[in-house]
Amino acid sequence: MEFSHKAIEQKWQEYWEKQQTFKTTNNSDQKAYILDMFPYPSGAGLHVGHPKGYVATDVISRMRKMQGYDVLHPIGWDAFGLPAEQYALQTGNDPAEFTLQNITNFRKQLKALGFGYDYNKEVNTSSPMFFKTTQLIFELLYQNGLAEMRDVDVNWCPELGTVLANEEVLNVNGKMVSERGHHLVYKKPMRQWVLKITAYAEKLLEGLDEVDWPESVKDLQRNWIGKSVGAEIKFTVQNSSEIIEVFTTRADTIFGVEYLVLAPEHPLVTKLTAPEYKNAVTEFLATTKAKSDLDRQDNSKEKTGMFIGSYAINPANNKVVPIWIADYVLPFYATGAIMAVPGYDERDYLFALKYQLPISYVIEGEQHQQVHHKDGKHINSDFLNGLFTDEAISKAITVLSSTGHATAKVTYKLRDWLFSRQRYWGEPFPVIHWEDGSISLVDETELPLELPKMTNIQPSQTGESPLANATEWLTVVDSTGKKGRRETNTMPQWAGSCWYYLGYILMENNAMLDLRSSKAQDLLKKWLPVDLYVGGQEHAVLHLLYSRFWHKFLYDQKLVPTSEPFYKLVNQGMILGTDGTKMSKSKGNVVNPDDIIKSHGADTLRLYEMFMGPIDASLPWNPNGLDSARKWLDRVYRLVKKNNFTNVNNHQLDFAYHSMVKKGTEMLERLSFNTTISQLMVFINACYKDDAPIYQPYFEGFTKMLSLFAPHLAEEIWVTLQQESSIALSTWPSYDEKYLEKNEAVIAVQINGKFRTTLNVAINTSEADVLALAKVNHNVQTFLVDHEIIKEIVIKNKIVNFVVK
Ligand code: ANZ
Repeated sequence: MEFSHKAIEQKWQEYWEKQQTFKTTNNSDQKAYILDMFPYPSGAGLHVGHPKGYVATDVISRMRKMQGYDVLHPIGWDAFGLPAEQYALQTGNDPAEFTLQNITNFRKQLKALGFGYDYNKEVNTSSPMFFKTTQLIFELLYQNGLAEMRDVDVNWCPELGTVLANEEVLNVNGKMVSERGHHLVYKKPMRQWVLKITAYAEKLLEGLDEVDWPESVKDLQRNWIGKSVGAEIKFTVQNSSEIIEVFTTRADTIFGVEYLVLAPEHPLVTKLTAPEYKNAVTEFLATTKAKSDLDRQDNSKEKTGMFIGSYAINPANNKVVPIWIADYVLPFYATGAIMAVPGYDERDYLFALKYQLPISYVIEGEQHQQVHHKDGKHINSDFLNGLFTDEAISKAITVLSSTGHATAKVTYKLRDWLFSRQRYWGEPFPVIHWEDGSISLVDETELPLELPKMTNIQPSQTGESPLANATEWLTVVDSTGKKGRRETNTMPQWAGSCWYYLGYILMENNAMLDLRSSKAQDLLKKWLPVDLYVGGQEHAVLHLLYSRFWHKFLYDQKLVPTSEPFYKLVNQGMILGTDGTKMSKSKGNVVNPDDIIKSHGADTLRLYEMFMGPIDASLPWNPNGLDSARKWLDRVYRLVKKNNFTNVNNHQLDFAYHSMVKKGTEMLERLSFNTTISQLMVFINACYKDDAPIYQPYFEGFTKMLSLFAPHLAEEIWVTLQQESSIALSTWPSYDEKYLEKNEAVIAVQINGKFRTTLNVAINTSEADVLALAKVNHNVQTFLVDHEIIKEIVIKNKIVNFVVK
């Protein structure tokens, strides 16, 4: 007997909406803020990869609600951005209208999946109500010296008529091209807004110790911030008053310096280039401009450079060394100049080999033509002789500092954040440029500053955004008659996502509270930090770093109560195509959730995605797995239809039930969804096996746990059990330890005879159930992946052995 998902799913979705079942409550001291990385509402709609994270957060939100927490579980739209603008350009549509259509479609798709979002909290980054606060935060950043205009070498793409972020630029055959459309890109200086995220480098680094995030993500952020402890050392240019300052982490190698290298863009290059080298230097500069920073840092790529005809004096020994320029020295890192020590630095070594520059050694050890990494006593180094590296670094800095030639220095790789884009579909900057050259902010009372409606949003080929053509909007005259022009840049798509998680909290009665109001402050105190944040690994660096920066700034302004925004972070794995590769339109391996909802139902899709494997694993879509998930739901439904429930406990299910509740709850706390589902399956097997009327309170508890994964079917069963809807408002089941004693067997799981883990199961659990539980165990899975099981051996209550090849 099958249930009709079509009949029940829509019914319950309407019920939840009408009853406002998932409206955010304020009844409890315990709160759970459970957040998804909000989607960009693309024209393509959801694919089955989206729901994986969303189901996970929905499961936890539903559990927390039943556990009596106030739950905030919202959704919204990251609605500004390039794709909508490109689409609008190609089709002549208005990006605002197009975006709204997409949002309607996304919302419908999410509702069809039965998520318990509170849609009263919905935000849309492109709505004026929302970006009023984005603009306000920008004004606060500006007023606090953290936003300024600078001439920045940007990635200019003439074809798109816009500047691109580094991550929007690809390298094809040694040339920079745009990720979209593969148009040529080159570096060009432009006046841009920059946010001084570097002022927060240390705080962003330290904050990582406070949060419960995957170590891999923390490491990515640490590397991105890239803290280096070292020194700046001054070299005087021979026969000149100019000084070259280099940054080094290895001041101890000062006696091994063979030459200096300036970044080709270094401001001193022109001054220090001897006349006979001028033409060659100009040519060299042009080729460097077409190279991306990544390529310039890549050790496998050939390094190029040239001598510019001047010399500098080593402050430690007065040795005269030549000054070179080379692409491997980057202009925006540290001082943009280095002392080259080819004996100990890989890049310098390769460069020295190529250009036949001398290589000398200053640390004891084997000394032939190679880079040395081993520590040892310093030699040929005057006052550093006999010292090991750490001591030698300190001593070199101390000695050189005493003559004013060195300063201890901490440097970060993190750069200030290029915050403007030459596009239409983004937040306008609330800034006016006056004819006298001054700049002012749009008065706060005039926010939001909305985008003008424009029929033509073609890029203005000058590098300015299409807003440069909105004459009426652009022109401002103050009360004295002074003329001004509005800023034409717009903010990057990251801006809205920097604070949207605060926006949900501030959304009350279809309006956004002022961040600084006392009501807003009370709500922020209640809900922050986000307790669980689930989203894709692709946001490990930028979104998470930018939003942490804004959050820390707002914390310093005393506008948010916590120093970190997201306490626990989980990256869900991808759902791959059946062929194990990334789903993509071009490969034709994309699965559309709408189709699955039609054929198998939303409950099946949810259950399947949670049963596929650990939440953070990337796994291929498997239609058989989907069928099995549906079959199991039918099996549950058949049991209910037998309608054999009793209020008298025959105690046959005591262990199965209490262990399901205990283990299932613990597993959910660890976000181990697939193993939780196995526990539910084992309980259902026990019910079938007992073949007696089922003790109803146990089945109610089971249905509550089922409702996290298959909420529609669970509501339906709940009614059959003559309970009042909604099951989402019932209380989470509890267990009694007394039923768990003695009845448990500890089973050793082996793979090819090697012990891998133990499983605690009910005594006399069937062979099939023990095997199923073993296969979803994380420790076992790691050894089964990529292996074929050729034999399964079960010794009842004792051992499981998988023979694999
Ligand atoms: C001499 C030296 C000797 C260095 C040695 C390293 C090893 P991290 O740790 O990444 O910060 N450097 C400094 N500024 C640079 C720039 N703008 N572009 C490219 N390279 C730059 O690396 C710091 C080291 O990177 C510095 O220490 C400098 O080379 C180089 F055995 O100075 B070192």
